[in-house]
Order: sequence, then C-alpha cells, then structure tokens
Amino acid sequence: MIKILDSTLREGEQTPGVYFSPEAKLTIAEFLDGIGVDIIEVGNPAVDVEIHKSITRIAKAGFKAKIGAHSLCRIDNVQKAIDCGVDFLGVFFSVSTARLQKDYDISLEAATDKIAHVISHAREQRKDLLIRYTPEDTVRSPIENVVKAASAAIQAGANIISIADTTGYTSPFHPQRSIYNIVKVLKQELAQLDLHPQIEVHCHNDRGLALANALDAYRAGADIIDVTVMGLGERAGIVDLAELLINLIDMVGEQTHWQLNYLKDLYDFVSDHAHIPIPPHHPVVGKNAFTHYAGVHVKAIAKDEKLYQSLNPEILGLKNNLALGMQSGYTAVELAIKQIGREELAENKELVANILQEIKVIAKRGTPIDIETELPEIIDRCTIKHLITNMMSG
Ligand code: HCA
Ligand code: CU
Repeated sequence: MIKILDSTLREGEQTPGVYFSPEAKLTIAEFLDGIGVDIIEVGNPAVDVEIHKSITRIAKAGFKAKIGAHSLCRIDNVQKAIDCGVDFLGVFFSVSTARLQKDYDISLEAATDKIAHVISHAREQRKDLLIRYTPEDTVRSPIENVVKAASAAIQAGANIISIADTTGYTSPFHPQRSIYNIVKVLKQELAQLDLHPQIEVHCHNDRGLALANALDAYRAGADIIDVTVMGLGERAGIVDLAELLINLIDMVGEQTHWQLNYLKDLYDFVSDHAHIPIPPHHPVVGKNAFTHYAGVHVKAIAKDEKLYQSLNPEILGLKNNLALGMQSGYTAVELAIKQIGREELAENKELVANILQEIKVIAKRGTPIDIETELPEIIDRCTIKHLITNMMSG
C-alpha cells in the first residue's frame, strides 16, 4: 500500500510568512494522524530550539504515524534529530554536478563519503530508526551520481531513497524529464546492486505538475509520496494532501484506510494558522468544491447530483450546496427558499420570479450572495413589493 509522508510542519513552514506555534503543530499532527498519514515530518531541530522542542513533544505523543525530523548531512544536525526521539530521519545532500561544483565545492567521492559517514553515525545509534537519504535535486542530477550516493547511503544504513524534484522540473509529458522513468531506472540500477530501498518522491509544483508527477511516480512503483496541507512549501509548494488522496482512492484498487472526513477541518485550521485563505475553487476542500450555480447545473443536480459531480462529498463529511447570482435560474431560487425553511413561498411562481430578478441585480456587486443571511431580506423586500402590486391591481 502506498504510504503518505506529510511535510506541512517542515516543508509547509518553509512557506514565506508561515509559522505554526508548538500548540498548532501538535493539533496539525493530531489531524494528520487521524487521517492515517504514515509519516509526519515535523521539522529540522537545528533551525530553532522551539522546533527541537516541538519535534520531541510530537515524537512522544503516542501517534500511530511515524514522527520524523529533517536534517542537513552533518553529524551535529543528525545528532540533534536523534535526540528528539524520532522514528524517522531525513538526511539530504545533493549530488548534482552544479551543486557539487558551485555550492559545496567538493568531488562526488568526497560527497559520497560524507553521506555514508553521517548515515552510519545515525544507524549505529538507533537500529530501529527509519533513515531516508535524499539526493536533493535528484531529477537534475546525473543518474550515475544518484546511484553512487544512494548505494553508499543504503550500505551505511538508509532504508529509503527519496527522489526530490526540488525545482518542479519533471513532467509526465516529457520523456527525458519524467519522474516515472527516474523511479523505474533508479529501482533497476539499485536492484542490480542487490539494493532494494523504499522509494519516496518529493514533487515541487513550479510548473503546476506536482500532483501529476506524484501520480506518475505512483504508477512507476514509488512507495512513499510527500505532501503538505494546501500544497504549502518553498516557492509554488509541493503536492496537496487532499488532492493526492482523492486521486489515490480511485487508483489503488483496494479499500483505503484514510479518514477523508477530517480533511476539511484540517485545511481550515492550517489556513487560519498560516494566514493563507483556501481559494474557493480549491478541489475537495474549497468553499465551492461542491457548490452548484448556473441555472442548467442546478436544475440537473436537483434530479441527480451525479449529473454535475464525479466526487461524492459524503466521503469527506460534506454536502453539496447552491450559490445564487446572475447565472441562477428559477430552480435555484426555489431550492434556496426551501433551504431556509420558507417552503410555502416556493409555490408562488410570480414571487419566485421576482426574487430571481432581484438576485440578478444584486449579483452585479460581484461578491457571493449568502443564502442564510441575505436571502431572507431579499424575500421580505420582494414579498412587500408583491403585496403592494397585488393590492394596486386588485
Ligand atoms: C529543502 C529541500 C527539499 C528537501 C527534500 C528532502 C527538496 O527544503 O531542504 O529532504 O527529502 O525539495 O529537495 O525540500
Ligand atoms: Cu522540498
């Protein structure tokens, strides 16, 4: 079964301006654990003492999920992570030609020795630790460098190799840049050395293809996929948790264990604490994700919601709903009137038509019309007008 690593508390906190307090971090971890995420990457303890404390606290909280720390490829950093009592350690060090030359100024051999040295240190201390090695910017690195570094890491004790698309470079539609091929080739090359690590993928969204690439990697046999809530992360972020799960439930071909009904509350919580609104049209958890608006749509879904919905909102603990505005038709007004408990008025065709006309005028202000608070006022105004007109004509 595919595993999910959520990095909202690590990669997500690398979104400019985002800070999650220790309490918020614990609540987010609780939600993620409830959803059934396999690994929660909480942060890098070397960044700040508060992060160190949060990782330690979450690692001790007794979650089902494995709790992880992120670390530079340095003994002192790795030691800090181990001291937090984590189940999972992620060590990253790039072996791309450009990075080795321009950033680190070391040879591939020296890099490989360093990776092996740091990972052996971690392994010696904790036999049960899940250790991931990420050759950062994997997808723009020569495959021979990746194989060399990955095999050294595995021999030193790493269980997982992560293919990082650090800059959102891969594409399912570009054979030379497909993560599908990279997963296949890396697995093959390592298998030839009799090495069989779990393969993880970390896809950035710079080209808007993070989700497509993650699913492409899944098809190629990746074992673990990285996500964040709202796709938060550096620059354009990474794969969005809700979007990934909603696609995987159709792809895995067996019953999944994910509790999707927690997603909406988790997203609202993260959005509040990150001070980043969820776009209304965001798939799955956006305010409009199950809202029907135009006349033709509302008329059809009144008969069968599947006519304009391929997802079932109930699996998310949600319901579909209506919007009112310029695009609305008669049925929407009837349904909205019933929704606020004024069924008796829905029979009055002339009144409903007047309400629709008024809604179309109000819609020109360009913001949504709230059914619960505004519709009653609109009804009152129209009812009075309606009475006056009837009195005058009577
Ligand atoms: C980073 C870069 C990283 C690392 C991923 C990993 C990436 O912010 O440190 O360690 O698995 O995108 O390559 O997020
Ligand atoms: Cu990243």
